[in-house]
Amino acid sequence: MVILSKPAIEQFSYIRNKQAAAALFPPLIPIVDLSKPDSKHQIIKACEEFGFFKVINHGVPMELISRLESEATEFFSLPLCEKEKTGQPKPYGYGNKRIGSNGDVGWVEYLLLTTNQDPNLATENPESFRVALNKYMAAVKKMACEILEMVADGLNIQPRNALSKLMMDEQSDSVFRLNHYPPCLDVLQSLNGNVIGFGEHTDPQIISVLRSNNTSGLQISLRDGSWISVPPDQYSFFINVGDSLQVMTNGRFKSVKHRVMANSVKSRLSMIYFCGPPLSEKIAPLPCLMKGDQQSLYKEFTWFEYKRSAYTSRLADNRLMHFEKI
Ligand code: GA4
Repeated sequence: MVILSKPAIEQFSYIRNKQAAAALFPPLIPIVDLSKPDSKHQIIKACEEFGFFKVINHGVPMELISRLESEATEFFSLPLCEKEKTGQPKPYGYGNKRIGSNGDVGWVEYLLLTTNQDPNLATENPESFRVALNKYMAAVKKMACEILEMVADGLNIQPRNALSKLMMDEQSDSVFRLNHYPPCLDVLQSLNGNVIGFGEHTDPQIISVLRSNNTSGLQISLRDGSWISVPPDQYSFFINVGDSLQVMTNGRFKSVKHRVMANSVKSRLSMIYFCGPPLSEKIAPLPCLMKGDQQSLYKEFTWFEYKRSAYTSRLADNRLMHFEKI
């Protein structure tokens, strides 16, 4: 164990205070109340300006969230050898510190699942974990569908389900991830006391729906390249615009670069539903969004091609670069 000297602890508390100060200015992060009639306009504005927003009055019962949270907490508290029985993430399974297969590491352990297959869960009571997962995923999928329909409405895309049908399709290639960031007090050795939980990246899919417990750590990058901390809110969801939606809107929406810093004393647990299209789906700017003689910024590709290319990349890479028209 690393014994922390006093200066190291002081330095760390200084960083914590700075993060708390950023939380005093919540208007920075758009909050969309899904029960309000004008929420579609707020969503469009947030997707254009941040590629990110928080959702309240989302309709997902807290009971489903808490149930999955306690199942996940139980899973991550099992001995490592038990968790490893789930199988290595290739790409689905239980992962510890290694993210993807190209050398990325983080202070995180996780379960990565496809939403199309019943997961192989090596726990004492896999059935209750499976039920909790399925109920949670069904509720979150419904909310994500509503959000994508509001996006379509707000952008005047017809039919209303033009975007949502991609993730509602039986063949949709959506992914679910449970991330556990253990407290990192013992490893507070890296530069200025920051330990990376999950390195900076954009999500490849259409949108991602994130919920975390009340532990801070998530940061998003603003258009000017600066990073801001997202104050945790266990009662709300956070939506990320992914690369695919950036392409479908021909760059009007930007996928948000984000990362997670590990916390020295508290565990962070997050649950993320990544809404992906079917593998055969062509990802291209929607013709109805192309005004006048506006040209597509991207070469045409399928989700399968994009995903295959993504899996050869490192987390922080700009994956869309290979698909941009010169
Ligand atoms: C980032 C978003 C999702 O967590 C994920 C990640 C995937 C993985 O963990 O297997 C990737 C990463 C993510 C993009 C680049 C590749 C693939 C790790 C990695 C280094 C599940 C996804 O779809 O893409």
